[in-house]
Amino acid sequence: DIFESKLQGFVFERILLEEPEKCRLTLLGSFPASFLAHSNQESTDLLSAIIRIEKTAVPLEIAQHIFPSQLGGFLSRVKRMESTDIYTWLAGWISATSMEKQPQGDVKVNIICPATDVHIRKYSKQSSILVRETPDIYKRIVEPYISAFPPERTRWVTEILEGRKEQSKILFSSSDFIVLPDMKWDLHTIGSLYLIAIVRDEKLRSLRDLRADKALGHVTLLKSIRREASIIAEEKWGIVRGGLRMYIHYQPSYYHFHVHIINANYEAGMGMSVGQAHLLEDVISLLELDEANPGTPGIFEKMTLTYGLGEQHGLYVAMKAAEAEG
Ligand code: M7G
Repeated sequence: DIFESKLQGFVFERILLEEPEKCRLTLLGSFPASFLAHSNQESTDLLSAIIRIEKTAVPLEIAQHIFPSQLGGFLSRVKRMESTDIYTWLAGWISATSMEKQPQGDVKVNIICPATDVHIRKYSKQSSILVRETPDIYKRIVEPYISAFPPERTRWVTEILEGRKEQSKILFSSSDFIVLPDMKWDLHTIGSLYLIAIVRDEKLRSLRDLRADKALGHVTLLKSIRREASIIAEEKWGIVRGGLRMYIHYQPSYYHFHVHIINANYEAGMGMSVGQAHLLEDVISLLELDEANPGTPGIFEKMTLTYGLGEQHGLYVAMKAAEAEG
């Protein structure tokens, strides 16, 4: 193709836009005037040019043939990044030559095996509704739902906290919590930085369990997560104050309290939408308001929490019925 030689003439100037969530990069640079078919080849004029590179969708055929040993396989190489409990994640390369140049891989492959019914339902296409969870509904429907999960559901957390998995990745550890890369992160692209802080206290299951009571130390814990995450992000990746978005999911997928820590410029999809993500800053502030009224029920005991639920979610049927009654 004639464009192969035309592209050789591109002189890079600067990056205009990085959009890791869209697998897209927009560059500014220039081409010699010969880029235009009608131009005089001798001209030394430079033409300003914008180039947007976007990864194409994963082809559906790979559903059957992922690896090279399989006819027309999609991936030429894979390297395991981690495996914890039933979760394994790999970096994959589409062409063998790009391994050094593209250490994060051309694609990331996540495997859940053996997958439970809860996993299959979570990853299935579904529509959502918003439901309101009053303190009473929490007690009647949600708390029993959370308590019914077998301990295996969060075995990946125990594996990490007890020092058996992902130890080389840990960025901070104290007697209260640890910070490490979330398995969603490719470990290289700062624009999509995604860390997770996991608290050690397994009694703390969700936002609903947070209290202002000084003796419990939740506010101190949350502030300390905020502080340590900022220090790590600045020291390791030069992310300045305000460059992180930290939030707590309600409902989360896993009821062992954790905080999502992501690059403030990264669009992490539905996981950061209104109706699931609660800013750590706001949560701290709400608890601090409670501190002024010791002995009274806490904000997360009193508050109605509204969130989106997919129709495959374990709470969907009961919450939809409660919504219809209320
Ligand atoms: P969540 O709010 O419970 O649910 O977050 P979500 O998955 O619907 O967001 C759990 C977070 O833990 C997610 O961001 C996951 O990507 C991350 N995560 C899950 N597992 C099984 C692992 C793991 O084994 N290791 C690490 N490092 N992160 C994990």
